[in-house]
Amino acid sequence: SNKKILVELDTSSGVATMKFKSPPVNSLSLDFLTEFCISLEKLENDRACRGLIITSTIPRVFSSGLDIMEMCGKSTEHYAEFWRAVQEMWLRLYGSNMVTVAAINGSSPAGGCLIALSCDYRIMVENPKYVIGLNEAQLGIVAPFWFKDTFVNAVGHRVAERSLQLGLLHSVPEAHQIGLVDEVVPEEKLQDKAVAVVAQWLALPDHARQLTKSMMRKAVLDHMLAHREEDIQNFVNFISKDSIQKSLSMYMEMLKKKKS
Ligand code: CO8
Repeated sequence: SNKKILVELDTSSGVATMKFKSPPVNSLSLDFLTEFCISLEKLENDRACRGLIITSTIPRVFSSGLDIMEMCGKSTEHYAEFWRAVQEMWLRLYGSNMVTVAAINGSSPAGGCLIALSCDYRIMVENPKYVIGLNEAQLGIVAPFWFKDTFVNAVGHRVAERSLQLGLLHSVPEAHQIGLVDEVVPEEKLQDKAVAVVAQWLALPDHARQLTKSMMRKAVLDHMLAHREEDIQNFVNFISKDSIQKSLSMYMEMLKKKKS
């Protein structure tokens, strides 16, 4: 099939695994985001599912973040629709009642990092080539306030401020040290570790864990919801600017050149 995300539910444990499978780099296109949201909604509403592990089938890349092609040379209507889908993904994942674990088996810049940050726990594979972070500033764009809030909630204000201003992509040991990832494991241990972590979190009564999760995240979720339309308008205005379009196309050129 042409599905971009594989979903498997283990009914005995109540844990689903979502595997991103959208070559070459699991970029978050409108189609990908739509499929992601539908899959999340299905699992959320399935009483047999209480936990979710998110990982990638693509070697070296967890997710390359938002698909830059969706933000280049398109109509304002398209930008608005795309941005609403990005918001929807975050609202569903950050606000999920399930126990969510990111099993990060490759690089995870920008929107890819946001997905990981929106989970309850992050486990990353130790590999000197992998990087993770909110590198928006390096592209000449600015991480939206709710990306920032999600980041601050994970690592604290000072660490987030430095990392965001410099648009840092952190190595795995560094990401671990600043608390951006909770745990680092060799590749062959990733799956078992993720399963063990979900089991640990699922050992608590669901209602207590869910209400606690909501207590920790509600302010940030509510703030985004209250400013959702304004945030779409901001994105559309910002991304439509000639100077921003230029920065993005230069960045795409740089990505393509880096290869040869
Ligand atoms: N979108 C679209 N295409 C991409 C993206 C992307 N995010 N990332 C990579 N590609 C393309 C490359 O151009 C390349 O295309 P081609 O084969 O035609 O040359 C192909 O995918 C493969 O890429 P690489 O050769 O670079 O693959 P590697 O395995 O060497 O590296 C990486 C993988 C590390 C993921 C690398 O591709 C990379 O660093 N990509 C850029 C990631 C990035 O900076 N993403 C940021 C996106 S912006 C975002 O997510 C949040 C924006 C918030 C909005 C701000 C409000 C204004």
